[in-house]
Amino acid sequence: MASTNQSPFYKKAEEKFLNAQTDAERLIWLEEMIRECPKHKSSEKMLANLKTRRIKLIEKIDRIKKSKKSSKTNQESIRKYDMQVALVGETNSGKSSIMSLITNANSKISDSLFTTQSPIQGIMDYDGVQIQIIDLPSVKNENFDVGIANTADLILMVITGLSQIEALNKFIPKANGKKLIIFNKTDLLNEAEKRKISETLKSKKYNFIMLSCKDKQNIEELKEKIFQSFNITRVYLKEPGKNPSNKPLIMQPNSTILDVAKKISKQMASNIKEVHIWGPSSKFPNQRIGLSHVVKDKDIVEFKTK
Ligand SMILES: Nc1nc2c(ncn2[C@@H]2O[C@H](COP(=O)(O)OP(=O)(O)O)[C@@H](O)[C@H]2O)c(=O)[nH]1
Ligand SMILES: [Mg+2]
Repeated sequence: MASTNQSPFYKKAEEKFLNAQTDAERLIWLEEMIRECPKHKSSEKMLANLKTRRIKLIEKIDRIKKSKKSSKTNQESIRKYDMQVALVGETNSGKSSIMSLITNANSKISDSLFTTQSPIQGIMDYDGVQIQIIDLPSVKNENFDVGIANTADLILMVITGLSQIEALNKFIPKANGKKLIIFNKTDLLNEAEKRKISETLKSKKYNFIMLSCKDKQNIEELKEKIFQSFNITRVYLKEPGKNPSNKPLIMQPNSTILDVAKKISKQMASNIKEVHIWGPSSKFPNQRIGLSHVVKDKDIVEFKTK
């Protein structure tokens, strides 16, 4: 669209159109351009061109709206796990790369903008504990799902620059969950730069981790931080004469042996004869304890029933 010989009003609208972030904004400025375009013979072709673009843009907006509606059922099928984590960040910050490094899911990784068009879920297995991770489209994407960000227990704010923290927070004003800042792509920084960023984040008392997906730096530490943010107690059950199960019961902190038994079954809880414990809360291995004993993370418990 040649804008030579156009009025300053037209040029202004065109500039805004070219800088617009969303299609809705683009439509507003395109309509302004149509209004400002001279209506004489010499600009007939240009006006027709603008009108065609307007129709195409409206069609595109409608298509996205429709796919949003149909993907709603899609999103509803993302059932919230007890422990849900959402990846939030700008395009190309590395959300999908992190997703593929910490979960079983394969989220599309690409250099092109806005590759993740709908929420993708994966499971991070941490010592038998299943944590649901959701890779959300980038915050500026029309399909960014603020609903999931609002209900997630933990938000992983993936950034590659400090100014992005404030920018991201603007997109999730109602997020209830805890936040963990992931400063990604540290392989692109030198030691001094890394130290400076760490110190700034520390001084602001942020919960954060420095990460490099490329060099696989701090990936295990990230998994541990995610797990620890849930503040849960894992209790492994053991049958007499056998090894403990490798899938733990997930308990709230300060739970008692009775709570553990009830979590297995009410009936079991009322039939306990003897309880033995190994691990952090025991004074010695195989200690016999009562129902009011408070368990700690990684305890192993053996119930003998009547
Ligand atoms: N140098 C570097 N590049 C990375 C790192 N993590 C991701 N990338 C690259 O950044 C681009 C965008 O990554 P992607 O995971 O698709 O970002 P998303 O848009 O936030 O999902 C890809 O080319 C990745 O290979 C990293 O730690 N270091
Ligand atoms: Mg992505």
